[in-house]
Amino acid sequence: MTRPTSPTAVVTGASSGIGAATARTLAGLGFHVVCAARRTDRVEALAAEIGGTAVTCDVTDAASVAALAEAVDGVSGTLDVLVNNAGGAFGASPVAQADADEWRRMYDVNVIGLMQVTRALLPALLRAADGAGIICNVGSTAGRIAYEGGAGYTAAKHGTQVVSETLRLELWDQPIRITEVAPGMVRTDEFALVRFDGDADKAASVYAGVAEPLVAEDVADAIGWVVTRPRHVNVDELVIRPRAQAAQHKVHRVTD
Ligand code: 8X3
Repeated sequence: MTRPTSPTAVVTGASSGIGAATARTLAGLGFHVVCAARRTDRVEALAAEIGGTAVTCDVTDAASVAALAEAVDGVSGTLDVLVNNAGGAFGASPVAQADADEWRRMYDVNVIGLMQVTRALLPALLRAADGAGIICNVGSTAGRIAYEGGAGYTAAKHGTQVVSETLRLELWDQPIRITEVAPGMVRTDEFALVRFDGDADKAASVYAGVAEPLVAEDVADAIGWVVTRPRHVNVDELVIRPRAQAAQHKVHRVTD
């Protein structure tokens, strides 16, 4: 197999939303992108569109992550960029009514999944040319604050943030950068729909009256910027919200 001469990036959760947009953005910036997600048909279509590589991967499954690492070795043997994007929210119950399985699933994908992929791909990242390897973890403003009904998700996203910070400390003398992009309100096809178990009305109410929530491409643009800074520049964290969201609860909604 011919190895790509362009730098290589892995994006997890690449089947939709921020992950798919990030894969497209990085391909546009000249990366060969390994598009990883559970839904094979989607990552295959995306990889065909952007000239990348598709890998079916469930980040919560250790064997699946090991197969991703093997696929990356097969593509290039080194890795320049890892975007740990796979994540999500399931449910919005107050703690008093919380569903323990939903909480486990959130911790599993937002924290354990990120750890497993990072652990598996770190050797390839450390082999990046000129010490230019970089990890960008997709966090959330939910990893900075608390809100009612959000504890399962905010606890998990605080986990994403703390793991990012810890990695930066642990790898301080290694040729690699650890960054986090933390978006606020982003309207994607699936985030709110998944959170509310397919309830389209509840999902739509999250964005009700907000003229311009962020879209996946806004976050992808920020990730593209973070990972293309010169190799001595580490953007520790970048919080990005729509203009209408001054703070988690302070959202400008127009109702008629
Ligand atoms: C998504 C942000 O406000 O829905 O990561 O928790 S929020």
